[in-house]
Formats: sequence, C-alpha cells, structure tokens
Amino acid sequence: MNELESVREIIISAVKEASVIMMEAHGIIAEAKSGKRDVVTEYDRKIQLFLESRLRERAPGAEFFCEEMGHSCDLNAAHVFIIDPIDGTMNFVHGMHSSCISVGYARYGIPSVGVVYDPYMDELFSAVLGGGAALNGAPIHASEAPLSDTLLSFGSSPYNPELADATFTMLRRLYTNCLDIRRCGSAALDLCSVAAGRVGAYFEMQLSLWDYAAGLLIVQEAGGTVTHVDGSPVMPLSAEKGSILAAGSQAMRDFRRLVDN
Ligand code: LIP
Repeated sequence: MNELESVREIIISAVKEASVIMMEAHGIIAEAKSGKRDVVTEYDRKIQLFLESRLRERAPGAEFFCEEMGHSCDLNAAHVFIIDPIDGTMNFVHGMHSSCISVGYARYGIPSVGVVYDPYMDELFSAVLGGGAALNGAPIHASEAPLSDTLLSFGSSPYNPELADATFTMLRRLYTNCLDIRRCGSAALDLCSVAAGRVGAYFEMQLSLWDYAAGLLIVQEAGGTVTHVDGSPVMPLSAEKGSILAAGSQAMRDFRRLVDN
C-alpha cells in the first residue's frame, strides 16, 4: 500500500466513525449562517471536530480547510485536509436522505485523495491520484455516452439567488438535450454520480472548495473532466467560491457545444 492509499484508509476509517454521529442525529435544528438558505447544525460542527481530531492523530502537522468554524490555511501546504462535514445540510435538516461526508486531501496544492461517504446508502466513493476511482471498493467510470443519452444533474446555488437566471437559462438550453434533469442537493454526491456514470454531467454556478475537493479527484480518476462552467481550469485549488462543471468526455463536448453557441 503506497502513502496515498494509506491516507485514504485513514480518511475512510475516520469518515465511517463520523457517520455514526450523522445517522444517530435527532432533534436537528437548523441555524442560519449567511441566510435561511445557508444553514448549519450542531451535527455539522460535531462531525467536523471529530474528523479533525481523528485526522490530526494520524497526520500530525496537517492543515485543515473546513466549511464550519472558519478554518483557513495554506492550500499549498504539504498536507491539507479539505472537509465538508455534512454536504447537503439542507437535506439533512429536512430528513431527505441525500447528504454525505466529504473529505479531500491535497499535497502541495494537488488533490491526491478523495473520500465521499453517503451513510444512508452505505456508498463510499474514493480515489487516490493515479489509482482510479471506486465505489465500495469496485472500480467506477464516468459515462462515455453523449449528453442526449444521459441524465443531467445541477445545483441551484441557493446561497446566491442572483445566479438563478444564469442557472435556469443554462438548464433550459440543456433540458431538451439530455434524457432528464436531477437536483440532489449535495454537490459531492452529484460529482460522485458523474464518476459512477449515473449522470452524464453536473454543473453548479457557485460552490466552495469543501463542496468539491474530494469529488473533483473522484471524477478525474473515473475518467471524467472537471472545469469551471466556462471551461476554465479549476486548478490551482482556490479558497474563492466558483462554478463547477463535471462530465464524461462526450457529454463535456456536448455541453460546451450547447452552451458556447
Ligand atoms: C451544498 C451543496 C449544494 C449547493 C448548496 C450547498 P452544503 O453544500 O452541496 O450542491 O447547492 O448551495 O453549497 O452547504 O450542504 O455543505
């Protein structure tokens, strides 16, 4: 087992333990952050603190870039864990079982390990740089089908209603050029659906690094491509919010043709 595979195992172990906190949650209370569409719960904080504690034990000196409690760090440091303790918090609050724990790991700014765990479905998506992507240990591959033969998932950037026109204008153009659309409410799970070939493409106009750091590598290692929606590269990793587009090769070509014209 090489070093990155060891890091993956460390993350998987911590994430599986942390998922118990998520699955045993009760009396979930949504606390508004930037607004009532941007919420956090005590369970987001508990899971983040648990993961930081476990990962620090196994990787002393590592830095953390996390959604809750304002962690910021040098994203180009030797060892950085990028954590979304509950991706799909709004679903979690409303009892819609479409949420996950997402942990990315970067070495000197290069995404090197990604782990996304959906405890409701008991689906663990993972990847190491150069080692392929897997779902519960079995290899997964992004779809090679044309967009017209696949589902399209999207995110509605609910924290940024000023992006609604751009989102739904793009969606209307794509809607008649795919089989149907889906909106699951978790960017990390949407990215894993691209990696597993369940959907041909996914886009969202505004995300944070913790939403996509793990899923980015999982898509890439599954043979897919991830860019910003305008086609520009998502590397180097940035703490700034930005759009994300992930797709299999043919669906990406179709998306670009439909959107750029
Ligand atoms: C969410 C994303 C979702 C997006 C939401 C939010 P959170 O992450 O997974 O796709 O539409 O605005 O960013 O806040 O639940 O970790």
